[in-house]
Amino acid sequence: MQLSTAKIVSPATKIAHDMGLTVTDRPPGTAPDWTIPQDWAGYSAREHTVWDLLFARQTDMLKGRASEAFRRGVEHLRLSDRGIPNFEELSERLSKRTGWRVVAVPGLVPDDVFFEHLAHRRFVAGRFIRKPEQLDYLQEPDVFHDLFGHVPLLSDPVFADYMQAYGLGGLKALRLNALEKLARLYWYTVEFGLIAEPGGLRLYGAGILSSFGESQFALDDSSPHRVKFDLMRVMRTRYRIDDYQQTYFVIDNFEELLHQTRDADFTPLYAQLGKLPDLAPDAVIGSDLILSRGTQNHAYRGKFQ
Ligand code: HBI
Ligand code: FE
Repeated sequence: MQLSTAKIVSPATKIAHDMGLTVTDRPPGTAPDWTIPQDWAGYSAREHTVWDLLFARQTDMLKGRASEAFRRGVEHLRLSDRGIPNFEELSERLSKRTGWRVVAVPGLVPDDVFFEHLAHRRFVAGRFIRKPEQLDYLQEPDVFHDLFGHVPLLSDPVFADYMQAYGLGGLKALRLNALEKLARLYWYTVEFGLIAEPGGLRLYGAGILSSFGESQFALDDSSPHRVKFDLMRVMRTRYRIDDYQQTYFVIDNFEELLHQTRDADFTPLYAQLGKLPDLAPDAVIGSDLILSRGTQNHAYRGKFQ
């Protein structure tokens, strides 16, 4: 993966491009579906240590913060075993539960390839791990974000179906030129979603679960709005790629997410969205069910740039 100078191969890689990332031509040694061997034996002791460090720090931070589904997933998949997980072993455990597998890719893959994998219940994960000096933030998802953040939820049967439905929806959005709208659904649920549990709000979005700073901010800070999830509202809302989110959307359960995504016809929804103005990341509108209205006092300074 190269930055900025690399060639953008598909116009639909806009989100990646917004993130300052570009998808290159398929690197040599990559299969037509962009997968590569994980080469688990090729990880150094230092790399395994970075995983252990991130895992310990994040597990500690997530006590009382992570959703029930995440905690169950970590347990079922035995993610607390030391070292970077072996994708083959992990896939064996995961597929027994929900039929999902994890495959390695060199980095960001084109949207159509990404959705094709999801539609077939394959989650693509980077094989590389961040350097010890990058523990807090890196732009490109690494194996810690992809495995620790995303994979535990894939062992939840309902969330597993939601992710597949999203992949199928992504393929359709590409045909209808509506990826910008649909990507917001992924962003505000799969990456940055909150869920209301009996004990209070909990985290299920991978972008939060894998981030030390944001796992605190998303639940405890008075700055962001926390608003009840609504499909159309979410698809109208732009998002920040350079700092913590200004609004988090809260679901009551994964059934709600699955039902709205799998059982809705998005074609008329996209037509409607074409006529509605987009909303700013900190907007509040009349129809919002606001769980907590943020102060928006957090000094947004694009700290990730
Ligand atoms: N590639 N490896 C990888 N991981 C992603 O999350 C990813 C991707 N390619 C495209 C893509 N995501 C987007 O289409 C989604 O964020 C909507
Ligand atoms: Fe992610």
